[in-house]
Amino acid sequence: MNQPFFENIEPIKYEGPESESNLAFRYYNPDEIVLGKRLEEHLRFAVAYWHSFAWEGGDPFGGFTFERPWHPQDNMKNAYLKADVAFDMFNLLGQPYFCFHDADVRPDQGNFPDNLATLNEISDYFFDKMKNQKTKLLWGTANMFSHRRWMAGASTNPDPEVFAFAAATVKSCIDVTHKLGGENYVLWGGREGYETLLNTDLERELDQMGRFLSMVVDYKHKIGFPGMILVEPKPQEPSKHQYDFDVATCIGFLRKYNLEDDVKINIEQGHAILAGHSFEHEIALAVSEGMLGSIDMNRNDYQSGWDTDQFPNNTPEVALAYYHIIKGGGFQAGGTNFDAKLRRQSIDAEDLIAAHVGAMDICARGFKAAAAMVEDGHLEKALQERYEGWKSKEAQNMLNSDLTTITDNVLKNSINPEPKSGKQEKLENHINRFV
Ligand code: XUL
Ligand code: CO
Repeated sequence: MNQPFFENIEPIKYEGPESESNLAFRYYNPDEIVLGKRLEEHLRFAVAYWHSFAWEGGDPFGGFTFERPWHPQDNMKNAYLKADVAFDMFNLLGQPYFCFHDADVRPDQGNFPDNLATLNEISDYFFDKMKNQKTKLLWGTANMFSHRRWMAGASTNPDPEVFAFAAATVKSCIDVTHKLGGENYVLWGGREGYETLLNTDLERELDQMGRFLSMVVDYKHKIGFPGMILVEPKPQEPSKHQYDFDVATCIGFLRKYNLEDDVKINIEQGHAILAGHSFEHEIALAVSEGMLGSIDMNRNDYQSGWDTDQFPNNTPEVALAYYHIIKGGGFQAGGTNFDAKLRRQSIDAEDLIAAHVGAMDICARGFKAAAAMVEDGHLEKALQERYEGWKSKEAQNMLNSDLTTITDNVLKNSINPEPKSGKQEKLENHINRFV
């Protein structure tokens, strides 16, 4: 590289809401204390290596649009160059974490021994870099969806040799995540699903996936990896139907294979929308079941309906997501990963920085709005009032009785409920005071 990739870009600073700069934070002051804790510790931002450094700008109709000094990505020399640029960007943004797949950081070598050797080699390079800067690893993961060997799935593949390759691959990725002090390990089942039921044994494939995940949990305990294991729901894309459809499906699956204590959920905004839910629905459900692990914060294009992985840019959406995260006690090991990519015309190095600056800012703004909503207490009070009737002893006793006793009571006391307003518009208006 003759020139540093991020030429003339200085480390990003907080300048406050009045700043005119495109490359400054207006709302994200990492040291600001909100709800008794530094904003940086609440939000726990992570950059996704794949979208920022491995994705080349292709779409279903055309190839790469980005020309990066580390292209082509088929050799280790360029993998080192890519790592230098990535860690430079982490320094400029100052976000505390990053996330990566094995395939983002070194090329697939076409066989397991070479994949293992190159992964170990490049992660040693990361290890040294991480000694000299504050960047930590939020999560590591394996890409078991891009290479053609995975086309019929990884752990759910009809070919046991693919299952074996997947097991060895995940072991190598957990080892590397552990070496780098990763705080979580994620499994997104990109091709764990099917294209047609005509060639698919559903029951067998789900059992294979359950067994595979149990082996992952056993291995985590065996090596003493302290991080959380997370699965990431998505209903389709690339498979027509994916087994980890949504949060509810994942919870059912994890309970069936007795994995609910060891495996939590990484919820992605765009995946929630693809499944026909809102992001806050998925978060609130995971919180209510004690299953929230981490989030991938990005948005989809609501018109195309594709998983467009755009950087977040909508304060009310972000605020409602964080409202439920705060209500659930905030992140423990998880964080806010920007699983988001530039638009393919955004080819400048500065676009990459601006995208992250804007995303961090919108999250900070949304988080602060959510914190204000929590502190204000109106929403919580309205919720308590709505369920007030259930606080009485009679109501609680009813839950432990039976249909005959309840019917007798309805007749005896002439119970005839009066409908009450759900006050939705008033609540929506109230939220607009904060966002
Ligand atoms: C794909 C997706 C993945 C996972 C990690 O839609 O979200 O990037 O987050 O494999
Ligand atoms: Co994701």
